[in-house]
Amino acid sequence: MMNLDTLLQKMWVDYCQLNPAAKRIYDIFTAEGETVLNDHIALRTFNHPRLGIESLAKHFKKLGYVEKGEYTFVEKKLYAKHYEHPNMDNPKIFISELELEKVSPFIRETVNQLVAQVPDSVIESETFAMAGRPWKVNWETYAKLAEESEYASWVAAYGFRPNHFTVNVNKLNKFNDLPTLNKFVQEKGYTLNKSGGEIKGTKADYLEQSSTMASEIPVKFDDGSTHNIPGCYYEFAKRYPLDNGQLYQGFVAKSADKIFESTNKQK
Ligand code: OOG
Ligand code: NI
Repeated sequence: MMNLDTLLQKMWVDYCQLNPAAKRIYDIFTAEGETVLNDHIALRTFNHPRLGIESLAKHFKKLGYVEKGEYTFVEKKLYAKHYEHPNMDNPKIFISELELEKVSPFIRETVNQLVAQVPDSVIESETFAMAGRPWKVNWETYAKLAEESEYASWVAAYGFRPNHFTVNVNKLNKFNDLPTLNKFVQEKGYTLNKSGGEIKGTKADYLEQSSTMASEIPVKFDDGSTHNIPGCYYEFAKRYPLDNGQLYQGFVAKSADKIFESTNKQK
């Protein structure tokens, strides 16, 4: 069995290759003398019986992760869970799924047809969380999915891979607060997600978050065409202590709801 460090490292390399902008931001912080640790990694899927949250989570459970919180996003028709490792130096894993019983027949049928192309061997592989797109999808289908659910179109185009890594802001020195960090990232030329404000959440929520807007990257579709579409984003999370002195480790649904929009197409 692959060990956790190896898997997380492979996921990071895959994410950096696909999203050079995220890697550049990481490199800028490192050049500033910061040690960049990950608060969490997020994955996306559909709640199809073969591919729901558990199909991804089970590989992390084998490596010691334990289920903690659950979250619902009524409008986006999403449901999510987060997982923690006993060694809290390891990033939390946040896995969401689109609730297929709530979407249009078009999305449901399209997804069923995509899922039918996925061999069991991919789902059972210990690297399922970075398997990429295990089905064929045309540009036209992507565009039609995006009209109803940006989330559905993202998963259709990218399949299974980290949607974002998240900088643990508590562990930074110079950039230990989000206003300073956000200003710096924007001065370097990156666009932040402004939905719900640049900073989502407050100290009273025990979690403040900000994120870049995913830059567009070229994706090859199975009709032979290539299109620039939003890829993955980079997130920044600052946690505050609970009354017991321990940093809050959960997520905040009303903030996460806005963070999801970091893969929206920019006008
Ligand atoms: C997940 C969005 C939510 C957070 O930290 O609240 C999230 C996604 O975009 O897949 O990551
Ligand atoms: Ni996140």
